Amino acid sequence: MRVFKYQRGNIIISNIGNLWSIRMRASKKAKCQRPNVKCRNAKSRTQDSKTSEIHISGAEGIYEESEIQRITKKYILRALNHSKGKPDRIIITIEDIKEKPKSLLALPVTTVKCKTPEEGKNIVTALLQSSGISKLAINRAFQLIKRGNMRGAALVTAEKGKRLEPDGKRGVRASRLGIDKGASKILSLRLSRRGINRDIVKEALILASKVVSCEPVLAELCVSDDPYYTTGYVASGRFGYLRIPNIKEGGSKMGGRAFFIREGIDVDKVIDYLERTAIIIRKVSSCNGIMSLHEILNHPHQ
Ligand code: WAQ
Ligand code: MG
Repeated sequence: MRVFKYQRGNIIISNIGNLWSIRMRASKKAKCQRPNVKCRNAKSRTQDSKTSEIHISGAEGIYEESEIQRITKKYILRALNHSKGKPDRIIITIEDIKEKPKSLLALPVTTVKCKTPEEGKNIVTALLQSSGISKLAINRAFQLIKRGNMRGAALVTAEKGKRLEPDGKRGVRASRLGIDKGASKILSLRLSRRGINRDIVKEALILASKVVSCEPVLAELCVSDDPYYTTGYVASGRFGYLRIPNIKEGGSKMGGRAFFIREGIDVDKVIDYLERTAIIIRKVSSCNGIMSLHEILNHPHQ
């Protein structure tokens, strides 16, 4: 869209392109291993061939119109070359963003010293507990993530550990999120200084920054479902984006996300914000080096 503005008598033409939400989801059908056991995905079940859907890969972002071709190509290549295997279905959704996106600040990034999955679990538990999440809720989240094959995130209540998302198989997808070009450049520069300037880190940071900006969300726990990507994170307003190396063994199929939310909140409102409210990161925070759990607990971000 071209916008004509008058400024001190001159016409200034600024090219404000329409913004688009681009989303990708890749999956494959799997034959049910045990014929006597009902497949969990009722929609894809048929009379004679019992199949269930395996989630391979998903991605989403907000982009300018001129970027649609480049991003869809990037997403399709990502779907076709995933270490979880070849998909048999790739769905790309390209949707106009109607409202003005909300501006957000990215969380500060820190890597926690962690050598083993066991240590990782202790670190995650300590961090989440100090954000007001119960042991019960934390264990529930670990169980779900251990099982894997999640497409979105589980909404887990912080005290009772109840799951609130209406469709347990799909979960909740944080969507309609992006970063502007200036902030993206600065973020890349800061991440480069720490040797971690990769799309996977940037995309996860954008997502986590949106998720914890949702008021009833106390924290997020994420473990990649990529068998060979063993760094996960815990994000919260209090501690920022804390990367946890070695959170799982290499080769493991586990992975998923849990968003911990306060008890007794309006779940539809939370889902609406996470899935449908458009946000753009316009400012980035610090990118720190490696710190021990002890240092982090003693110097919270807020
Ligand atoms: N909204 C909610 N849940 C999602 C979304 C989303 N947009 N995308 C993925 N998930 C869930 C889903 O259950 C996946 O199985 C799980 O998260 C993991 O997704 O700092 O790669 O894309 O080094 O495998 C984090 C660490 C990497 C990055 C995260 O996640 C770093 C990652 P993946
Ligand atoms: Mg993945």
